[in-house]
Parts: sequence; structure tokens; C-alpha cells
Amino acid sequence: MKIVSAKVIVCSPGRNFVTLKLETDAGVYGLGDATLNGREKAVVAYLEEHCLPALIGRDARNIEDIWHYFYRGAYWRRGPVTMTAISAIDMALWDIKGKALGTPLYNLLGGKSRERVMVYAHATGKELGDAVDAVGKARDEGFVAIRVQSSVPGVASSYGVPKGDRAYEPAQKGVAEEQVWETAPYLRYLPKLMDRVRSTYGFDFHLLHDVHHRCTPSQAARLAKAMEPFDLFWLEDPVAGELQEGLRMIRKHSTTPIAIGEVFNSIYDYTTLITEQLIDYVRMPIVHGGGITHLQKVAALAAVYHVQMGFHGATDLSPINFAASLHFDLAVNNFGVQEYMPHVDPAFDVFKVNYKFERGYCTIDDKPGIGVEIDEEKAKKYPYVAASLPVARRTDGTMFHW
Ligand code: EZ4
Ligand code: CO
Repeated sequence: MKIVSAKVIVCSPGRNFVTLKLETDAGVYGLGDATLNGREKAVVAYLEEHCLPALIGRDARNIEDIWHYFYRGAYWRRGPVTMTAISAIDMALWDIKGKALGTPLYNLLGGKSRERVMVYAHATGKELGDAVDAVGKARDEGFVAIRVQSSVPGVASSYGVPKGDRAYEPAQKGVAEEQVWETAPYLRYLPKLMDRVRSTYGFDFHLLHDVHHRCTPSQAARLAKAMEPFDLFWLEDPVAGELQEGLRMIRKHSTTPIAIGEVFNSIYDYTTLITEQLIDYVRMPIVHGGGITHLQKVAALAAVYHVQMGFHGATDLSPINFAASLHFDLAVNNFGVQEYMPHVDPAFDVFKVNYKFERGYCTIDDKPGIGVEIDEEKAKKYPYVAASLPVARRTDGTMFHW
């Protein structure tokens, strides 16, 4: 089954998405997500200039070999751009395999370990009361796992809080917006927010929070300890991901579960964290972490150490990635939770999806392969818009982690 054509489709139905379409001489085609928020064109160029010419003519059935061809075959390996390109190729090949065999992806990954996938909602507020209300709203919608974020009093801009009444989308048109952040007031504020959430709604639901890389190791250790009375499902990205040693300090002081790695892109980002049992959940998504082929290896390593999967699922990952994640979540034994941020309507004008949300869980139908379709004519109605993620500075102007 030879790959006869490969093309990259860039569209912006509400936000930018990069999609890879591979066609075979058997008439079966596959789709893969290649979206890297704010760096979309770098992946497009890497695919078009460096990968796709070498892909034409290869046997689409040999997914493992093709993966290693693009991973080992690139002397300059790893990194988000390269790995996102490999992920897209890998997803499209698994989509082809499923379609060729007439079976959904989860069957190729070992079959269903569960019938539905627990997802967590985003509850966000411009102030403490709003955030608490947003948790109540998510509970009313049936969510059993909820991430809460809110603005911090006295801090100009906080991660995860939308402007006006729009849905939260961190990337903004043009060059990066510069935001102002300070960690100390946040450290004082977060326990108050969590206390109010738990005292209002009790403990019979999973509560999550994303620190978004904004603590030093000792601040993170202090925060994780302060979170213990609130029984978090996880504290996400407490320190910047590249400082792996930072996780040791958190573990010394607290048993609050830790999730990390939405910015990671290979198993080597995780080997120390998993084998030293410094984390509880893997966040690296299929779209940035080398695709299904590589995530299977990460999930297997994680399983040995009783670490669970908790895929990143923000709206800047396309519906193709979300569907692939649900197949994976259904299949692996060590599944924890899946992030769920519904896409805005125009995205569903372009992508026809095979999953649905119902009372706290997502299910996926049994269409072969990944099962999401793209309407290429509709995609043309939504041309690419250059956009960037914000950057953050401290109040004195020092560049900081966003
Ligand atoms: O900021 O995907 O847990 N979710 C997150 C996301 C990330 C965005 C960056 O593009 O941290 O909202
Ligand atoms: Co995050």
C-alpha cells in the first residue's frame, strides 16, 4: 500500500489548525494533526520541505519503520517542530491502517479497556466568586473532574482567564502580547480559592489546577503542600518542564499528585520523571509527542511505575488529535483523565467529528481509523491568521515564563 500523495492543509476556523492528509494507491487516505500553537508555519515548512518528499512511495503499512525513518533519520532530532511533524505523519498512518482494516483505532491499540473516557472541564473566573460559580456550572453540566483557574487580585494578567466574554484562546493575532505576572500574590491567593471551592461543593468530585510553569521549585513545594487539605486530583506544571530536578523538591514535601509535560515532545523528557516516580500523570499530547507510536512507548514505561496518562486537550490541538486521544484513552490500562475544552463552532464546520460529551465523559463511535473527516472546501473559507501565544514579564519588566 504505497503513499502516493501528501498535502498540508492550513485553516483557521476560530483558530489555526494544520492538518496532514496522506493518500495511498489503495484509495485509502489518512489525516493527522500538525498544529503547534503560534509556530504553525514552522511545522508546515518542516513537513513540506523535509519530510513529505521522502514519504512518497513508502509502504503506509510500515508505521514503526516510517516513524524511525523520520526520528533517527533526521540527524537533528527531537524538539517540538520536528516531533509535531512526525506526530502528524504517524497519526495519518494509523488512520490509514484502521480504515484499511475497517476497524476503529482503539481496536488496533488493544481494544477497549473502558467504555467511556473521563474528561475534565475548565472552570475559570475573573475573580474568586466567578471561579467558584464556574465550578458549580461545570458540576451542573455533569463534569466529575474540574480544573479551576482565576485572576489573582493585584496581578495584571493570569494564565487561563479569558478577556471579555469570549471563550479562552491564549493565542492572539500578530506578535505576542506582553502580560504582567507576579507569583507571590498567586501563592497567597490559591489556597483561598481552593478552600472556597471545597467548602461550597464538598469533595465528591475531582479538582485540578494548572500552575503553568510559574513557580520555582521551593515555591512549588510550598504550594503543593498548601494544596493537601483540598485533595487535588493533580497540580499541573508546577515548575517549568525543563527543570526536571525541580520535581524532586516538590516530592520531598508533598503528596499532592503532579501532572507534567504538555510542552514535552519525547520519551526522553520523561525517563527521569517516571523512573524516579517524581510525577503521577503524563501530559504530553499525541500531536506533539511523536504520535501514537511514541506515546504507546511512553504509556508503557509510565505503567511500569504506576504513572497514568492525562493528555493535554486544549483547543489549540485539533479535533483529529482529540479523537486520536480518546481512542488511546479507551485502550490503555493506565488512563487517568483527559482534558476537554470544546472547540468553537466554526471548527466543526471544517472537521466532522465522531465523538461526543455526555455527563462528564466522552465517547467515540466505531468509524474506522481515527474517524474525523476534514471538509477541504470549507477549510478554504477560513484562511490562516498569524497569531502568537503571550509572553509574560514580572512587574519590574523581567522576562518570565508564560
Ligand atoms: O496554555 O495549549 O492545560 N492547558 C494549557 C493550555 C496551554 C495552551 C498553549 O497553547 O496549559 O491552555
Ligand atoms: Co496546562
